[in-house]
Order: sequence, then C-alpha cells, then structure tokens
Amino acid sequence: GHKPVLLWYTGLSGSGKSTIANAVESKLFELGCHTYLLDGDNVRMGLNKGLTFSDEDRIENIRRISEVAKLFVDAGLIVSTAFISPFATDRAQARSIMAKGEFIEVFIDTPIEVCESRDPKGLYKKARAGEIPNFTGISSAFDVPISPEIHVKTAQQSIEQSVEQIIQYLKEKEVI
Ligand code: GGZ
Repeated sequence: GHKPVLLWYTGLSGSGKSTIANAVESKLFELGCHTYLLDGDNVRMGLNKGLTFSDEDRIENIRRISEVAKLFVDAGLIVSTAFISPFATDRAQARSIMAKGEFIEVFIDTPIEVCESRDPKGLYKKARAGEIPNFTGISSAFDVPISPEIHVKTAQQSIEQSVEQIIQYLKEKEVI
C-alpha cells in the first residue's frame, strides 16, 4: 500500500521534469503503486487546449491542473504533474488545496545554460530569435522555489540518482 500524494514537479523547459517524472512513475509502478502522470502531452492538448503562454493563461493552466490532480489524489493515487508552473503564487495555491503532507514540490533545478544547450525542440533558439514570445527564463519569469520538499540538482547527478533521491524521500516520509 501507499499514501496518496501529489508530486508537483516544477522547472524550466528542458530541465528534465518529464524524463524524471516518467522514470519515477515506472519505479513506483514496479513497487505496486497506483499512479497517474499529468503532463503537457495529455493536458495542454485536451483539457487545456486553447490556453496560451500568457501569464493569465499559465495561471489558469496551473489552476485546472491542480484541481484535477486533487481529484486523482482523492481517488487514492500517487499523482505526478510535470509543468513549468513558473509562478510561486500558483504553486502555493495548488499546495493550499491539498491536505498537509500531500503536496510534495519537486524542484528540477537545471541551470538555464544547460537547458539551452540541450534545446531538444529548438525552442530556446527560437525564443532568443524573438520567434516565441513569453518564453520562460528568457522573456517570461520563473520564480525559483524557496523551500521545495525535494531539490533535484540535475547538473550534479545522473537521472538514475535523481530518481533515487525522489524514491528515498517517499520512503523516508512513509508514502511508500
Ligand atoms: C515556455 C513553452 C512556451 C513558452 C511553448 N514558454 O520543453 P517543452 O516545450 O516540452 O515544455 C514547454 C511547455 C511548457 O508548458 P507548461 O504547461 O508546462 O507551462 S506552464 O506551466 O508555464 O503553463 C515547452 C512549450 O510548452 N512551450 N511555448 N512561451 N514553454
């Protein structure tokens, strides 16, 4: 058995949120946990289709995601959300609708230089060229998390080590 919680990943585009969240999910699945992952692929294409990257729409994006995540947690799952979620007030709002201990903020801390050098989709290049407005870290803010439950410094460790760090936290807190 496990406790239902929300792993709220936050970090820049290209920081590794989705990669790490997916790997943690596989691990949790192996351990017999019931999980669900919300990410851009299944949310921005569906529920939140039509929302842009303006401040206003990001706020609405995160608000809806937090409400849906809460429903899945209420259903007993270990839920992971992998969105930039750049604004501290919105992350605090998401935290505030959850029970104490249920909201686990996971800061995927990858320096922008590293994200930009990876640039898997060429988005940073386009943003630098002025072709993408409101790009996080370039022309739109990212509020660095002040006290995340889990601080993952990806430049200093492998993906496997980052996954292990998160799994260890969940064991320590007796979530799993
Ligand atoms: C940031 C953008 C933008 C702008 C498109 N700014 O690396 P990706 O491609 O796959 O992840 C990014 C994703 C961010 O969507 P989120 O829903 O996570 O953002 S937020 O939480 O702020 O609402 C990136 C792509 O969408 N993308 N335009 N302007 N990222």
